[in-house]
Amino acid sequence: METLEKLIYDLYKKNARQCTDEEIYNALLIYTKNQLFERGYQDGKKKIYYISAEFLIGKLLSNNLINLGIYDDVAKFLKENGKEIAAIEEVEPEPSLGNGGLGRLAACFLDSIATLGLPGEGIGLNYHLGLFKQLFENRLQKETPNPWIEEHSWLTPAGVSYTVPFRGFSLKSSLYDIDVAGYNNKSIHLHLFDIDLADESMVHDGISFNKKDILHNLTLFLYPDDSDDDGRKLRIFQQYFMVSNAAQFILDEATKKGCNLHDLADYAVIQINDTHPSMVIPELIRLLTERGIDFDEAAEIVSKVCAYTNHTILAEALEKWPMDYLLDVVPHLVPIIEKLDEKVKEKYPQENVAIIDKNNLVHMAHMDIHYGFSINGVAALHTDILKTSELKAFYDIYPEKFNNKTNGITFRRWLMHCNHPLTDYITSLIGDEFKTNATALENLLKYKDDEAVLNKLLEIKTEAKKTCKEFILSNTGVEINENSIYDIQIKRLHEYKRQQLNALYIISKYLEIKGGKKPSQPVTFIFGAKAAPAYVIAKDIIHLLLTLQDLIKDDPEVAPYMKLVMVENYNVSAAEKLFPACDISEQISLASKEASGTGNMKFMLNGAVTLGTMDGANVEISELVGEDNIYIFGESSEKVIEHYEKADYCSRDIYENDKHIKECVDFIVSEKMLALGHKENLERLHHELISKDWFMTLLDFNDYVEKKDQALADYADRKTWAKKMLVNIAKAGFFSSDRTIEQYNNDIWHLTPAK
Ligand code: F55
Repeated sequence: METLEKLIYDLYKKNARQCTDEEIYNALLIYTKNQLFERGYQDGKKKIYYISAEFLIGKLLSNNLINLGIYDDVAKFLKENGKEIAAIEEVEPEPSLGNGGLGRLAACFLDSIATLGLPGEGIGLNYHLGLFKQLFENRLQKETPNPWIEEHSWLTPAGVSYTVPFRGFSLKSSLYDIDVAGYNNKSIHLHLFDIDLADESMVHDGISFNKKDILHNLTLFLYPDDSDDDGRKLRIFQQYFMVSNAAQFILDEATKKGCNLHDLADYAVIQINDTHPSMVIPELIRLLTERGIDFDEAAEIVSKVCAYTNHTILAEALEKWPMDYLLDVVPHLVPIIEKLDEKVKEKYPQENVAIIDKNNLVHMAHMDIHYGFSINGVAALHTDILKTSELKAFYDIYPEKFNNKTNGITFRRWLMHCNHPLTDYITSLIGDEFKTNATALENLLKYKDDEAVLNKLLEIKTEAKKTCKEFILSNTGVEINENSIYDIQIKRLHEYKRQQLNALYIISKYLEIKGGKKPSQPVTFIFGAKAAPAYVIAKDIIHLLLTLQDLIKDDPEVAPYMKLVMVENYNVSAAEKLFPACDISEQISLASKEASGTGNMKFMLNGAVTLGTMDGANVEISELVGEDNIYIFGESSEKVIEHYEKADYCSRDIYENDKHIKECVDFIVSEKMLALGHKENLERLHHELISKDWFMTLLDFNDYVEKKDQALADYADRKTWAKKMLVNIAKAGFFSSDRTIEQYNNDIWHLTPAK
């Protein structure tokens, strides 16, 4: 730590003890960046370029210290100087460069790529104001900008610039790099492209800005509200800016290493993260033909370089851009896309696999499948559904292209960083092999009946709950009971994820308590969720939760037994406080709709027990832990898909024929609720549930109540519960993103890891 001490002195002419937390943070930032630079970067002939509109990286300081192997030394040094590393962490602003799972997955993948010694890069955009910062005002979500770039930041200007052509003008880019440290290994780069003229001052009234002023707004926000044409066009501007820079960068790097372009596939493999970067296909073809390669060969080259990951079967999320928009923004890509489409139509005339459909919509995923060499889903069930229903027409043509890569999470952040006590205890029991070989966690199973170990796990959980209680108090002003059961649902707000189902359960408990039936153990229901700014019903559900929160808090008959608390601005840092403290993990999406989920894995790894449907990776979790260690409820994905096919689900029938359900649903618009909440929001949601309920909340309600009651009752037998916790932790190894990335590499990328 001598160099750190010296650096602090050089910077501030005082020693660490005399510095403010801000000064220490700045010094550590510079120190860590230097250390990373000195350790160097992964390199090799062939590289993986992971292109993604989102990288939800979270705060970087502590994670970098862990991956550099100096976290303990730094923490000790700070302690000796009267500082807490936790307080220093608070100084760092969190970049919000993602919506949710897809963006966080990209961040976990970079960590694993570096850790496994694979040559690779992430490529995305440098959004100055992130997604948005969520505020609660009047029990409603309000969006405000989330600036995160400071004078000293993790970004380093790379001195790289390209020109990106748009209709009628072109834009110069500048590249900024963030180092992503491997765990005990070299780093890779996250390349974030930016414009030079981004003007944050044009943002007013929350997150409004002039959507037409591309020269100044292109990299202000991630995924600006696309509920109008200008918003959607801005999204295309962003996507093309990202992929044109990426394509130019990749060709530059390859050529420098001796690539003659015909052999590009020996130098580069591109993973297209959802369809947001799909225009990289026509853009690469454009650049290759510009450099003298004929069209058909260019298309063939690109088809050997590009692989596509699908993250959803929700039709509304599969991007289809109107040809008119593309003509308006990137007219030079249009003839290329048309040619690609013609080639497809010559071979496969059926409408359902066309790139350009009869309404002149360009199906980005279809382009990826025809002109990529691999398409993967993100959990076993999800990939199955792609093959047998959603993308069946494509699977019939290209069975060999389809493969599954069940998602994973990096244990460095989601165990070692966010849960030091559990990490240390596991290490004391089974050594630290699990840090590089996650399946070694199974060695914990031999302690399944060891009472001392089980008690210690409970003790660690109790401590985490106390820490979390402090976080919740500072975030929301609400004081929760650390001896209550923590039941947590944290994820984006979406009807398919069914936060409303959880809310209806809470209503039913509330009514039970009011009717005199007191639960034997108090429960705290914790939520965290951002809603897309233009997603009306999702915002109504937030309003329902916030209204219920106050209703329960202010009712002295109910408050001792249950509490609802919604964390404001749920993000990676909040997640790190919540996962370790959880008892019951809510994974209650309508079966078939959640492609994988990754929060489910983070909870399990930290010793929570899942209450979930047979959806996404929950299916694999349940196979691994066995039925004694998970609570499964709800209709199967087959049945749900059948309901959609037959269009025979009718929520009103259930509502009218089930008194209890009717009572709970009607409570949303009861006098008590309307006295606190807004009529418009509550009535709209009430009506939606009865007249549409597209994600079948009412269908699964009774089964959910039964299984959730069972889980809450089982919690009382502490020893049996602790055993469930232990099995969940022990079986979580499969969900390490190191495993996922190894599979991507073995099956898709074929890179040689550094020794
Ligand atoms: C963001 C922007 C658009 Cl236009 C569409 C989707 C998204 C987005 O955030 N998707 C997303 O997060 N998908 C999730 O990906 C995770 C990682 O694969 C899955 O675990 C999760 O099931 C899926 O919903």
